[in-house]
Amino acid sequence: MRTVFTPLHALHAPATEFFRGERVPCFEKVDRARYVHEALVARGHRVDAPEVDSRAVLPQVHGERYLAFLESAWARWLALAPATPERQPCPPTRPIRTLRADCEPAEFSAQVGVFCMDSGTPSCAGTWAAAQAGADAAATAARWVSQGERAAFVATRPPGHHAGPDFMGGYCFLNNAAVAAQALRNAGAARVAVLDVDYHHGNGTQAIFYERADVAFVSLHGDPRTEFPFFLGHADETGAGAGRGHNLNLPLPAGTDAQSWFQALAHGLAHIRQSHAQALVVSLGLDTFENDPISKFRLRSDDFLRLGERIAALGLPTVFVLEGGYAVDALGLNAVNVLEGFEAQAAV
Ligand code: Q9C
Ligand code: ZN
Repeated sequence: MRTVFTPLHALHAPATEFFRGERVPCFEKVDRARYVHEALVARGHRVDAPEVDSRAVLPQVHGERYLAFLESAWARWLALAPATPERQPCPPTRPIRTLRADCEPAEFSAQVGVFCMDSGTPSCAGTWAAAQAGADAAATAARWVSQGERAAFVATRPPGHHAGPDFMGGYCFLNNAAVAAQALRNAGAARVAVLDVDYHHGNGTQAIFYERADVAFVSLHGDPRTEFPFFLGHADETGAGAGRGHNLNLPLPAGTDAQSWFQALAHGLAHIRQSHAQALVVSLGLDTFENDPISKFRLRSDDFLRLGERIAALGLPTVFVLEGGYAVDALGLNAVNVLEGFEAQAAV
């Protein structure tokens, strides 16, 4: 499969994240993309650098003020106090109910409370550059597919699907899957479907397209009553306004095994078949793997071959975008299994 990768992902390398009240080494680490890239090369997949500038697409999926905040964030953080490996932007306040999220404070730390949904998304000097390179990679794969490639895979980090219209969170800054979907729309696909198979609900992608009829969102994920992101991803979220009926959430209990997971996948795929989509974006989180350190589904490496086969059977031009997956040693195998299952089925 054609794949896109850039070593610039390694510019995003914060040392620690805040987890259960203490600092721990980041789960979302540089080795993730390194191992996926190594597996792609070892299996003979074609790997190219990004060749599209995503700056025209970014304002179509993110707010201008959020983008300006993200681009300048590290310089403004350094202006408050010198960098140490442990120091991380941490908001003093968040605009929870009755506080005004529409008034953007002038103070940098307070702005973090407006533009970041959680306390577990560390950043560093290279975060913006790495995120931008990832968005460029997503736009590149979308171009290839819109020009006739059957499928393409974006081997990128940081991930994107928790990043909403105007906020970061869940290790995500720019929504790469949304960039790919919007780029496919811009290139002429009248309707696009996004299938999100990450363990965590893709709250950012859902929010970006929730009131749009041209991009359907279908997600299988851990039930938000017990799993991150907790405050979105319920089955009764079906879209609003023009987007009514174009959002499908399939929350599953922690502990779900492959058999139940593939049953839910069949529901999601049936919805996509009825959506008249002309192109597909897959938010390919691999944290559904049985050995994932922060997730609780029980898929095995062979199951990712089957996932690729099922997706290929839709017969749609497809952009795969890497999202989560924290069992780093198995990440390369699990990623190429999806791509090779897809290619085997697509050849039939
Ligand atoms: N540190 C993605 O998979 N934090 N994001 C959970 C463990 C949030 C995961 C606590 C997990 C976000 C793209
Ligand atoms: Zn995830």
